[in-house]
Amino acid sequence: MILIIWRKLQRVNVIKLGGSVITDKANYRKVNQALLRNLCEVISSNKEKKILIHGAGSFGHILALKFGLDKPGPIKGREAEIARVISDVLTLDSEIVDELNAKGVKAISVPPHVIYNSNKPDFKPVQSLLRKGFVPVLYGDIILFNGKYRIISGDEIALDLSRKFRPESVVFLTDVDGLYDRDPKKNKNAKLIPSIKSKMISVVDTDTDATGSMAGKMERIKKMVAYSRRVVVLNGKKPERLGRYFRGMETISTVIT
Ligand code: ATP
Ligand code: IP8
Repeated sequence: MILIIWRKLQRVNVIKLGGSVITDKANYRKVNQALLRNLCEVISSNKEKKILIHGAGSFGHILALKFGLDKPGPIKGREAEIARVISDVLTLDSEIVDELNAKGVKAISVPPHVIYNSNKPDFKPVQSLLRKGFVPVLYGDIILFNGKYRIISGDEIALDLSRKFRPESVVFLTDVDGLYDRDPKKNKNAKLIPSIKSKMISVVDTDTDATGSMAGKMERIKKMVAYSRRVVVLNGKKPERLGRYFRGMETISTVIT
């Protein structure tokens, strides 16, 4: 009885698997299979209530940029291109959900283009799956509303979910160790920031993909801290760090409060 009440009260955690981790962002529709398997294994070791999100990686950004879908606009005349990208990200999602289930995570996909159908997302399917003990999985997608299309990033979905579910924590897995003072891929001397207050983050444009890359993420995180106790950026290419984080151990990361 006590266990049942505790489970009901238990707050949810949100984890976003970055597209730069699970796919090779430079190669169209290329999944980093071994890494995905390891990450799913680590995720399965954590029994807390959770919602997963993943980025689109090379299943979304390459064609979205090629077709010019990064700018929102009228659906009319763009149907084939929109459907192509939605189909590609759904393919990535199936691969991820399949791998999660193979490792024992009771993951069920919730396609964002279905729940973002009006001014406000309808998160009832997410809530209902959580209540039944499943792990909902959402992802960066293209949403269609009022005759217009718009790309929605996993980071934006993380913010909307935070507003709705007030998660205990939101974890972003990306392909670098955390947030740096400069892009670590372009500056050898970039320094990792282990912890930072959200109001100290200044968002500099780092536009290299269809949804604003790290700048887009930081813009969302700055708002997210109002709804979640802890926001963490971790290197998803080192799955053992996520394992340490789950076990409450110290690990290399950026904690944003
Ligand atoms: P996706 O949006 O496809 O899910 P993602 O969430 O894994 O991808 P990106 O949007 O690709 O992550 O952002 C991560 C990249 O941001 C890193 O590879 C890094 O090169 C770049 N970057 C730019 N500025 C910074 C910074 N100040 N600190 C850390 N990374 C940065
Ligand atoms: O990878 C982008 O989502 P993200 C979605 O989470 C598309 O930024 C379709 C490019």
